[in-house]
Amino acid sequence: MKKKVAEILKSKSSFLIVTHRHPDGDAIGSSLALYNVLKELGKTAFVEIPTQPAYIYDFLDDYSNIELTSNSKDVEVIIALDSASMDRCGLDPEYAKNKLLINIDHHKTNPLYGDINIVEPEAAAVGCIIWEIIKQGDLPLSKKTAEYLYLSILTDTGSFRYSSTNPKTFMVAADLLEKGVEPWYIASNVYEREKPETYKLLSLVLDTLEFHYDGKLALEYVTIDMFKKTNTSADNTESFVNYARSIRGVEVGVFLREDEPNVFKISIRSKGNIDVSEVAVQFEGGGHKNAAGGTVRAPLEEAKRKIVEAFSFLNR
Ligand SMILES: [Mn+2]
Repeated sequence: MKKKVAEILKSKSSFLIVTHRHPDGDAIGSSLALYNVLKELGKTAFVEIPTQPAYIYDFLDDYSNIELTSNSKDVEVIIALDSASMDRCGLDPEYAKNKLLINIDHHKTNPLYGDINIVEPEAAAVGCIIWEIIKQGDLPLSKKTAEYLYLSILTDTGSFRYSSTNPKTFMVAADLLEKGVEPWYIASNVYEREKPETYKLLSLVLDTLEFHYDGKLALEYVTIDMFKKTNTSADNTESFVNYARSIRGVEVGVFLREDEPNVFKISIRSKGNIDVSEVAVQFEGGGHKNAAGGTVRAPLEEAKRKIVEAFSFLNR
């Protein structure tokens, strides 16, 4: 199937790459990697995302080539990356109808909505799947493409810390380093260029930490009011959920972010073998075993109570 996709990349001439709203490093990295491969092959290619990527990715060469979703580009092939559903990447089924749709993902809840589907839940990042397509199809792998793929893998494995990290992950990363990637360059740009106001917001968020089930569940939140007070937005909260998970004894960390009054986006992270994607499905969401998300529509106290109840299995 990967060889077949590589053949399509070589034989067709115009492509639209789409990925999920609030794109993370894997979504952006895998999209720009594929975009760059297509450009180097002399193809017409576009990247469209439903929402503007966070500022931490603005150091990437092709950041300014990312466009907001239009569902209007006249292309032969659409490639959806890291998107568990068509809705997640803002694809209008009417627009996609008469085009070849390739769905490449690693969310196990993906319903295989493409004409061609490569969905591999065991892949640590979509970037790893793109790397395999490049290798199997003998496609160009320049330093720039390698940097995008490295970004994808670095961020989706939590800097090679999550349980998705396996021998293959390091093998791919090693190959990318052979192509010229400097790990410090990517890491310092992604993780060490935070805005001072983010820390003001973080201090308010850390103040909200609460624990349940003998300290196995940690929960923290941000409200619209806190955003206003610190002159920040959802963009500033990229890594906040990790603070909840990083506490000793905590098995699940949850971060609630008020996007609209009484509408909370929830991020859930777990350690080791606890599968939080099942819980996320109960909250209009989904994801991976150790990282998932969803939405709760309720006032803060009620939202928190619903989430705490959903983790009653920690009470063992
Ligand atoms: Mn991913």
